[in-house]
Amino acid sequence: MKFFHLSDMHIGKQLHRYSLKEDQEAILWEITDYAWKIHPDAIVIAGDIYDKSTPSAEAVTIFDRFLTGLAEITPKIPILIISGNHDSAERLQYASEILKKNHIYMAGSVPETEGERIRKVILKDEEGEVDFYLLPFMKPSYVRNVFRDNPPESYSEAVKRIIERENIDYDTRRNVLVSHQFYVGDGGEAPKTCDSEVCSVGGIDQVDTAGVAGFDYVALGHLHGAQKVGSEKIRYCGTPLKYSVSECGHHKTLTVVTLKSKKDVLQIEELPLHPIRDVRKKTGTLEEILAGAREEEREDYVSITLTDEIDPYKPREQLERVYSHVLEIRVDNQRTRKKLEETEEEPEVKDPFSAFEDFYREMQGKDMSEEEKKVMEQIFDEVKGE
Ligand SMILES: [Mn+2]
Repeated sequence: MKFFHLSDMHIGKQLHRYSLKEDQEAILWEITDYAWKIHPDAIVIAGDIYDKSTPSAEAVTIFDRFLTGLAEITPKIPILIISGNHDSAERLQYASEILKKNHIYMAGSVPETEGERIRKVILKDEEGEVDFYLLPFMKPSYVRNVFRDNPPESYSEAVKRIIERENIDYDTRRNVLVSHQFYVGDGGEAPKTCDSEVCSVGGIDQVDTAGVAGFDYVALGHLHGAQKVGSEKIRYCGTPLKYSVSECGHHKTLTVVTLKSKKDVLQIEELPLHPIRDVRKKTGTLEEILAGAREEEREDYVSITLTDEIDPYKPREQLERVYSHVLEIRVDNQRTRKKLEETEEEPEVKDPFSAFEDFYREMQGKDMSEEEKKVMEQIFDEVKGE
């Protein structure tokens, strides 16, 4: 069983002020092209199809074309899709029964009542059957009614318990889980994150891989850098494109998984993807950056850090004559570094009332009246009381 593992396409996403429409169309064509050449047994998409839960008509059209392009390949390749935290479960689930007739299996939501099960798709190859469990993005609250007497309290527990209900035969059957969560290995090593992801502060959304260790492969979405989590067989495939400046050093690839019999070793191949525009970081004086602009980089998305000690005249205009897609221009010189040091000093901790007094003054350009002060004091007292 050979299958493509994709995730986090974020169709409709913008990079700073630029639409990525052309870039996304081109990269999806490249993936379709790989599908024609390799003809995998399945294509798995592990969530975050769209960038928003209400995708634009343009974004829907791009995804529609991608699916239509893949559906033209014969014999038909089954496509297995789950929703991510950026997708709307209901919207993605729309027409899923019709899509099933075209070998497209969509799982929008996790089990929400005791009678529901994780959507399972059974595919066959010469070695026999492979069970694909499609587990969309979930929070503990989503499955509260499944475990009415004793609802799970953490993400980790929720994922573990929702899988346990399936009574999976890990000994003789081949099982693949498709999931979209923030998994961490039991070795405690933190996966690499980047700026285009949305993860909860404090890590409450983390899920322990111990609950999924029995699967023969775990196809993950959510983190945007391709990486394994503890074990080779638990992997994030990453985004097909660079979606933030922090990813400029990534090499985006298409992950191809080959699962043979239970006793064989899993094979992972990472095929190169070729974006029409790369994302780059450039640092130097304005003169250096202008002089060093290579012909083949001029269409790329560039984040520029200027190191001139004297602020140059209209740098954006000059840079845009050379680079057509300037994402941002930062300044890193003695002046900005000094400013940074000053703001790094311990901020003065004020009581809420005087903090609000300062805020009021800043916003209104005058002090609060005696009457207003009384009202605020009353409010703060009430809040404290609670
Ligand atoms: Mn994502």
